[in-house]
Amino acid sequence: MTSERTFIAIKPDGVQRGLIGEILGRFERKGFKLVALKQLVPSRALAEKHYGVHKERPFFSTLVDFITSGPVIAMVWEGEGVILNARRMIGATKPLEADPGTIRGDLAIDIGRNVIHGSDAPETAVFEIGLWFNSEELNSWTPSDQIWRVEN
Ligand code: DAT
Ligand code: MG
Repeated sequence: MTSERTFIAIKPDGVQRGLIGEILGRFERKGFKLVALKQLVPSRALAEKHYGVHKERPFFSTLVDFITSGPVIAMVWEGEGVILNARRMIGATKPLEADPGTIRGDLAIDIGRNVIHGSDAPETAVFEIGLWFNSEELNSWTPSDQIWRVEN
């Protein structure tokens, strides 16, 4: 099994709305492994680096204002295919276009309040994990029920 890691963040709207448990539960029940988690209010510098690819877009400053407006839950999840699968679990960027059953499809309506972030590719995942976490904050561990999640 080729395991990979992805960066997932519950945005300030998800925290304010009490959706942390709901969202964590979906990844836990799927069987992915949580290897890092912390709550923080991101600095402007962190948010601007995180969303650096969007810095020329008209919504950039509003987006940075929003993501720095309160506590965020920053996480790293691990598992086979977790990068792409987390994106599928999250759903489309515009919540009204996100399929029912996805996090955004079930829990959000507005693109500016779409509850959750997930890395979109392997290189982005490496960049974002390194941006939000020190290597000592990432735990390598084996869940005691691992043999009941993956055969090998
Ligand atoms: P995603 O979060 O699905 O990876 P993205 O990387 O294209 O989407 O954009 C990052 C965030 O920026 C997105 O979650 C919400 C915001 N955003 C994107 N496009 C926007 C737009 N056209 N108007 C307002 N906010 C937008
Ligand atoms: Mg993105």
